[in-house]
Amino acid sequence: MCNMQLFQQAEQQEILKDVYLLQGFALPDETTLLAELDAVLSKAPLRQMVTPGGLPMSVTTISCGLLGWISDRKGYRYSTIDPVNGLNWPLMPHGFNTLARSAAALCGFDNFQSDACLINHYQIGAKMGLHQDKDEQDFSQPIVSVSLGVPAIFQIGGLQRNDKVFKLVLQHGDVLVWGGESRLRFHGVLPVKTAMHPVLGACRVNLTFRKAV
Ligand code: MD3
Ligand code: FE
Repeated sequence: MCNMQLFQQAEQQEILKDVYLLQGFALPDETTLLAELDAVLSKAPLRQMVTPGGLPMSVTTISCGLLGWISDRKGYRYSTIDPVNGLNWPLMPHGFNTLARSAAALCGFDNFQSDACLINHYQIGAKMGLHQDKDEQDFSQPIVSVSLGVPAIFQIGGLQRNDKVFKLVLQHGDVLVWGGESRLRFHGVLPVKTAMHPVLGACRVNLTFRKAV
């Protein structure tokens, strides 16, 4: 009989200073997470935002939690109100919150209290250009991201836009945690390649947990 231990991954790998990859960390909670995701999306459908420059983003987006991230002609910001319907965002599902908190704790970021979860939905070909996450108030707080669906190639750069980038494949169930010296690294997602996930189909969904205020 094969020894399962031989194939077991490290729980968390520090791939760069203060950047941790937790391969398959979300898999045990997959069913709950996908049900909670469906519930959020049925309350607040995904939509396409435009950048301050007026270009439509290739991902579709929605938020849950106290604060939602918004992009429009006026800029990037967090708001407690969804400008499309004037309502609060759907509540952060319990399973989302627990997952983000336990992933952060495993990487040494205790008591992570995420108040904003951004849901990005990538069709085949969708991408996200290199950028920094700097719309939050306290950069001492980490960020946790959960990848679901088809794989994507991430680019993680340095603190300057032109610094060399490191490529990383993120698969269904992978969780990335970063903070500290890496909190303001440039990062992006290359165009998603044609693929199929048995549950989600031909798409990738990313949940990004942040403490915005
Ligand atoms: C930063 N979303 O919404 S975080 C975003 O896949 C965003 O949709 C990504 O970037 C997505 O702002 C998930 C990606 C990420 C990965 C590794 C990093 C950001 C990082 C490493 C260091 C710093
Ligand atoms: Fe980002």
